[in-house]
Amino acid sequence: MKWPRLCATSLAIARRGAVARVVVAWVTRQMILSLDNASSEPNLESVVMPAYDSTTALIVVDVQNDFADPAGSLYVKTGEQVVALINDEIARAVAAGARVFYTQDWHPESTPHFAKDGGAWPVHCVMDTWGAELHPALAIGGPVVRKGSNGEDGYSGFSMRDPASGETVPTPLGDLLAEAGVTRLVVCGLATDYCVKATVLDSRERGFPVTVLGNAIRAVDLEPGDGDRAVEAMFDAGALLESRAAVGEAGGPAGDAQADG
Ligand code: VGL
Ligand code: ZN
Repeated sequence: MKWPRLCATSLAIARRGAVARVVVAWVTRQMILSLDNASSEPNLESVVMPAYDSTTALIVVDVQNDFADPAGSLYVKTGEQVVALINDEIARAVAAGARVFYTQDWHPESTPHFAKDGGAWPVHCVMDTWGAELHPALAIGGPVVRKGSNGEDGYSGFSMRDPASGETVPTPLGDLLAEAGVTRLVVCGLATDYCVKATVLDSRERGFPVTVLGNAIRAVDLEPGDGDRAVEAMFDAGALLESRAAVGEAGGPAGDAQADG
């Protein structure tokens, strides 16, 4: 949907006189009616918002060696491809006065998160090791929020679950966003079906309008289709899915309804 474009067209017509003004009023009314009719669609609020401003934060989820490097212990297929795209997005965000926050899976050597200790995963992102480091090519332009250091399952950037007690504890991310006056989020990173999904669903529960950068996420796909189902779940929760071209690529941002607004 291209409402901002329609608005611009309407304004151009408006300059041409009184008769045209009636047309503009009609068009505007239809737009408002359409918005009303569609207000049950959860993702509309994002559609009419600008790409980046000072109240928006870009959240870069777990772009770490163990996920993004082919030699990583929990390598997410083609994970390395998101790094350049995310760097472009960081530049775009910073240029518009938006903040950038990073999450980092940060586990102790033993945690019920790991298969060897009764959990689900190969050993990965052990604190202070190469695998836990953010990808060396990733541009760093903001605070890094670590999750899992006390043995928790740290899927969401906002909260962690103690695998033993089941208790949920917050990470510093929520407070950091509040202190920065952030009211809207753009999310990208790894992995689509785990930490990206958990972070996006948590964001929606906290009331943030969220845009997910569809070409800057990758899935583990333990079961085929997990990534697609995760995207569906994020969409159903009201997140807008958007793909953007890399900076310098012909045609500019691909999902430009927001960028042009
Ligand atoms: C993640 C599995 C285990 C993720 C973290 O970052 O998506 N996935 N730990
Ligand atoms: Zn983990």
